Amino acid sequence: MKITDIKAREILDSRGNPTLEVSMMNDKGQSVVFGVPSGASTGEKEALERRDGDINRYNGMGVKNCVDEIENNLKEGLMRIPLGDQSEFDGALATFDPSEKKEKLGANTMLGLSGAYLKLSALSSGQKLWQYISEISKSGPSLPRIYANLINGGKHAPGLDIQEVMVVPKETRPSVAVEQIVSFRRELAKKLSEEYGESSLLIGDEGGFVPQNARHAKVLAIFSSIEGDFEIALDVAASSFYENGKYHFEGKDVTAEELGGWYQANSNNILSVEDPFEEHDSESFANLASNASFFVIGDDLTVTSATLIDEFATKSAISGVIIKPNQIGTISETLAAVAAAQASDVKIIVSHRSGETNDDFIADLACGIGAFGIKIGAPVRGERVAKYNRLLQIEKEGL
Ligand code: 2PG
Ligand code: MG
Repeated sequence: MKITDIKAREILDSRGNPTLEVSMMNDKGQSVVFGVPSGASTGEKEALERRDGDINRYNGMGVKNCVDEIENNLKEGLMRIPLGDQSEFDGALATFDPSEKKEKLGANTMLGLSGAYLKLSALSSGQKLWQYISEISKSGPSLPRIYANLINGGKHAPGLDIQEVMVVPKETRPSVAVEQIVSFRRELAKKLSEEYGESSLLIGDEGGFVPQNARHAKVLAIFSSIEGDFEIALDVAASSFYENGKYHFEGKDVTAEELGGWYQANSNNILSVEDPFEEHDSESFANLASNASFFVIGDDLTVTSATLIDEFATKSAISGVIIKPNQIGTISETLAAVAAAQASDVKIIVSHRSGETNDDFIADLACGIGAFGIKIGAPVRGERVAKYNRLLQIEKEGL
């Protein structure tokens, strides 16, 4: 089947910043739309976003150049590629920009096109998106554990130094897990407002609460005091409070060793800790991973790169990785990162970005590749709820 048209638009993400949306049509009159997300706590090695830089519009963050590039330069050549051959399509994109960090086209331009092509190929094949992803990634599909971010800090909200405190039900069926998350959140709201006042119930970029002047250990104790069949996960995003060789944590400058000691001392019911140290300190990752009872997850460290995942898994610096398509650019590169993680037998957690659209693609991605987990924020805010609701649908589709 053939592509008959490609269109691109500048839309808003959940932070009110411009982002790219791409639609693609086939010769049966079917069409799909793909919305590109955007991160705030980005890794240094992530592929770049292309922005207009015109400070008279959206403070320089516009993506009109990406729209023009797609509609005036890329579209014609890409439309000649038949649907159903992801590596051919992504390979063609790479010829327009072979740079590692996607300096010319931007990872946003590439992912918008590559993601739309994937969705249209799936639709044209008559399969559900998660089924199609399972087929092309040669993975057994399964329902992931939901990582529900209920406390926002770091670069996503004023408050805690640790960026995310998540509850992770053991149950993977969304019809059960989603209700467990919602009732956990209700109980958490009650306890936080008793302890820190009602203003702690305001929410951050990913829908989590934002307690002020709270100690991290106290917040973890509140989580653990709530009944239920779940574990706790942290995304520390430690690069965001690292400076001059020290971590500025709870008002003090601490060493990597001291921070590692804090994780160990607070590991009760902890399932995984993401980016526990800044992204150049893989040695501290490895020290922690060799001693910890929880999974040590790379995000800024590994940036959805097959090469880096392979390198840090081999060094035993990680026991799991975050997969975020816009960290690398195309769907093929994302699936190569997935394959690297599968080959190294590290846990895979597919993740949203803090700046999201209503696109629910990552739910299909996580299910299709049989990921261990999916990180989708709190079950509030439309752009997060879209992913919850898609998981509920996928279960009904028979997974
Ligand atoms: C992360 C993500 C998503 P951001 O660090 O894992 O939670 O944040 O999109 O801001 O990089
Ligand atoms: Mg992270």
